[in-house]
Amino acid sequence: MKYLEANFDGLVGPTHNYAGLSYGNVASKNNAQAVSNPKQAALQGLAKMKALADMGMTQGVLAPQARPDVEAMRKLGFSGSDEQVMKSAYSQVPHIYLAACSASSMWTANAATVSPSADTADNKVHFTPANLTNKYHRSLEPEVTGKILKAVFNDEQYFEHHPHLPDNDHFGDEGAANHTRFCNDYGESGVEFFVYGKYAFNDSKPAPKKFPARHTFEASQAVARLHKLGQQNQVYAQQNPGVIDQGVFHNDVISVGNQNVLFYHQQAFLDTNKVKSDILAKYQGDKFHFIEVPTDRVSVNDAVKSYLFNTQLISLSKGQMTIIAPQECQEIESVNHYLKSVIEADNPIVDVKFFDVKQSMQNGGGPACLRLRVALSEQELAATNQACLINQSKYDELCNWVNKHYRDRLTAADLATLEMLNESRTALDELTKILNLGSVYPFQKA
Ligand code: SUG
Repeated sequence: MKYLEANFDGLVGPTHNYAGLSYGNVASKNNAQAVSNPKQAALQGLAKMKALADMGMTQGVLAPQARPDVEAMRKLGFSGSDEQVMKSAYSQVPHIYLAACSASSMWTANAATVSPSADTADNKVHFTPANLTNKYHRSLEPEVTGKILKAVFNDEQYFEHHPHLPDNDHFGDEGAANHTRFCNDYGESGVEFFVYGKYAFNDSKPAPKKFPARHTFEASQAVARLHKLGQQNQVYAQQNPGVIDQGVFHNDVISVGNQNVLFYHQQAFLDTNKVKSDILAKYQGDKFHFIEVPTDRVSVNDAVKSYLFNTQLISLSKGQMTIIAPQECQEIESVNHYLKSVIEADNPIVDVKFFDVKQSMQNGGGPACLRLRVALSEQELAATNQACLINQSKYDELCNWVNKHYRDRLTAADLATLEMLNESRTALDELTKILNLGSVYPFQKA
C-alpha cells in the first residue's frame, strides 16, 4: 500500500494581529503593536499551501479558531452583552483582552502531536491536541483544536483522538513543534523523536534561566504512552537550555527532520552525541544523515532571525528532499550561503524554495510552524475529510472567501468592536460549510 506525508496548514484567522504575547519568542516581542494585515497573512499561507500541492504533496487545511473569545473573558468575570464584555475587558485589561483575540492557531505545528499508524500498537493514527499551557492566549486553543481534528479525521476505524494533557505546567505540551519522525518509507515503523525543554518533576536537571521551557519531558512521555508507541519507536532529547535563553522557544526553531535526515544546529541539543547514538540505535532504514550546522557558519542569532530550521523538509521523490524556507533565509548572508552549500553537499537535500510568509514570521511563525504533518496510508487519506484538501478549486474558493471577509489593516482598537466579532463569526460560519466541518465553534451552538 502507498503511504505519504500530508501537510495540514493552519488557515490564518481574520483577527491576525501583533500583540507581543509570547515572552521568549523574539519576533513576537519585537513586533508588538505593529499594524497587521490579516488578508495578506491568509493569502500568503494559502499561496504556500497551493505551491506544495502543485509540487505533488498532499496538502490539507485546518480551520482557525473563533476570536475574539468572548467566553474566555466571561470566565474572567466580565459580564453583560458580548459588546459590553469586549469593551470592558479591552478598557480594563487590554493585554488580556488581546490574548483572547490572537489568531495563533494558524501555527498548526503546535496543534497536536500525531503518530502514524505504522508506529502504534493498534495501527490507528493517534492525535493528541497540545495543551499549550505556557501562554494564556495559546491555552485557549486545545478544546476547539480537538473538535477540528475530529471533523477532519472523522473515521473511528482509522483515527484515535485523545483529549489534551492536564492543563498544568508540569505537562506543558507544545505538540509537533517538538516532535519529528524518522523512517525509511512513511509506511514503515519509524522513530518518533520527542524534544523537551525541561523536566517538571526533577529540579536537579538543567533548565533555561531567562526564558521559559514550554514543553516537559513528562508531557512527551505521556503522549508516547497514549499513542501506544513501542519502545523502538521512541527517542527523547533535551533541548539545550542555553538556546532557549537565546529565543529558541520550540525545537523546530533549531532543528528539522524528515525520513533519514536530521538537519540541526550545533547548539540545538544538550547532548548531541547521545541524540545521534540514540537515533541510530533504533532507526532502521537507508543511511542516516546528520547535517549539523556549525556556529561558526550560522550563529544561533542568525538561525533565529532567518528561521533556517523552521523550514519544511519534504520528500518529492525517493531520496530527494526539498527545503521550503522563508524569504528571510535568502536575505541573511550567512544563511543563504549555507543553504547553497547544503544543496551541493552529499546528502538527500537537493533544492530550496523560498516563500513569503512575512505576516506570520513577524509573530515568530515560519513555514514549519504553519503546518502539521500527518503520515497517512492511501486508505487513511481516503477516510479523511476531502473538503479539507487543497486543489485548484478549493484554493480558489478559499482565496475568494478571504477576499470577501478579511480586512487588510487591523489595530488593537479594531479588535474590541462588535463589527469585528460579527465579521469573524460570519466568515467562520461560512468556512465550516466550505470545509464540511459541521459545528466546531462554541458560537455555532447558540
Ligand atoms: O506560540 N507566536 C507563536 C509562534 C508559534 C510558532 N510555532 C512553532 N515554532 N512551531 C508562539 O509563540 C505570537 C502572538 C502575538 O504576539 O500576537 C505567537 O503566539
